[in-house]
Amino acid sequence: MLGTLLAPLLPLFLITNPLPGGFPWGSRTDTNTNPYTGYPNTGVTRNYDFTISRGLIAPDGYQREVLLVNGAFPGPTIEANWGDKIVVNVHNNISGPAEGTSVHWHGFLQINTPWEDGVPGVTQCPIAPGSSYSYEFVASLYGTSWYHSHYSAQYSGGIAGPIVVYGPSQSKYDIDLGPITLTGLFFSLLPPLPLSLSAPIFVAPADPPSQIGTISRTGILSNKSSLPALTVSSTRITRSSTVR
Ligand SMILES: [Cu+2]
Repeated sequence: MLGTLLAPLLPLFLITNPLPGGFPWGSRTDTNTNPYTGYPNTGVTRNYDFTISRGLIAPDGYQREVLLVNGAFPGPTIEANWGDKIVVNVHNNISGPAEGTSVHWHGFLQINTPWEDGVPGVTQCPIAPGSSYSYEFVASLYGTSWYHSHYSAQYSGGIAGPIVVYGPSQSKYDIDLGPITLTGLFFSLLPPLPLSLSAPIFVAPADPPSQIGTISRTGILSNKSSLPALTVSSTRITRSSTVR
């Protein structure tokens, strides 16, 4: 539902935890605390369960095979307050054929938890088919980011979604529409893509241009545009409102 009128508006922050001084992060502001050197410890844990499986979607009107998180593309939005701990239990249900997986939490510093960075062959073994792995890390930075599979080229097959960490804001806004994702997809699922990326050692391979561009969950195939998700979102914006 991301990027559509059915997507929920996002709050200023999550209120299901102590709010010292009215904010989960207490008296810290965007100017008095450098999040790279200091961050709160709220003592709160946000738990998420991800099941990754194969599925079919038709972002541009043409059905194609993809990999989905909890049956959705993009995957569910992870929300947390600055200083919360995020726990994501990832179940690998990829079958027909089975494949390993791992999830990278883009932009997170992983202070004291380098093994939770989600890079198979570097910080962990892939999560084997039929197995689960529970990632635990602190939201030490705030803002909007994303997660994606770091295994093979799975993220261009659909395993990606937004992460919102609420923190002090620099400017006021009236409504938060939530993240709008822009993704490039391909007609065929794995494994042809990684092979097309292979190049002689020491030569950086160029990314092949994607064949389907998606705005949130809606796709635009070359010039044949289908329902433009962005204009659906923008109907919520009124003349006098400030939107994040
Ligand atoms: Cu990344």
